[in-house]
Amino acid sequence: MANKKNTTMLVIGGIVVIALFLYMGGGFDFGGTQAITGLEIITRTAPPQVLPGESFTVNYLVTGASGKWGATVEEAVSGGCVFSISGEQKTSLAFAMVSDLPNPLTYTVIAPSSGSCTFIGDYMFGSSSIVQFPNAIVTVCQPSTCVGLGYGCGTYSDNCGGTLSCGSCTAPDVCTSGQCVCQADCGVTRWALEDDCATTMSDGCGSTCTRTVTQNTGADTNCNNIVDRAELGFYITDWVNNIINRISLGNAIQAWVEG
Ligand SMILES: [Ca+2]
Repeated sequence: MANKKNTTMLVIGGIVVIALFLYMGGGFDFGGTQAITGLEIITRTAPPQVLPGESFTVNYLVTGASGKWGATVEEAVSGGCVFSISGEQKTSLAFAMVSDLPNPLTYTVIAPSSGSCTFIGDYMFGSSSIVQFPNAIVTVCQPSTCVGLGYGCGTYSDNCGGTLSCGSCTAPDVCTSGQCVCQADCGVTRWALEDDCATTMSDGCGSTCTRTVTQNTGADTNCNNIVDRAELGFYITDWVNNIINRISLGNAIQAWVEG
């Protein structure tokens, strides 16, 4: 009886030792490719700035890991952001990242209408120490509006990375500092539409443009101070038709002769 009892105890003891060995074996490095080395890192990235109500993503990327690995992640967000998971909205997450599953993992977060959100979380590879992520702050940017800026025209930054189009102006208006402002025009092109000898014209904005012209006798119809042969020809015709008198024609001839 005693022998049988001793044998039984020996067998049970052996099983316990083997079981302990197998249990402890999980912590040993059996070849370097299936161990958690302590060099593994999870990097969490979130955009620094989002729009009100925007859906954005937070990424969790494992680096420094090889072979078989696994980590747990716990994350909480405050400030009004919510993780959107299968239609459910949560302010905290607990998930595992393991080899053979997607890396990085991406989660969708919905921003509130204003303020900022803070992500606070940590990760743990296997049974290694818990490592805190640096806190991530996501600011909800309020885009500028044309009305808010008081702009009626032009294109601007909305201060959130977007573009603000506030419309355009109709000529003669031009966009100046966000306002359609009439642009006065006393330029050569506009004068060309006037009579050659005109000394005034509208500037297109309710004021008057002026200029000095010199007419060399009545024959100088383009007011360039020169009587050319064609102008003189017309003037002679006018004299023949009694439109001008002989003295006027004489002065025009004199001007033509003198060049
Ligand atoms: Ca002329």
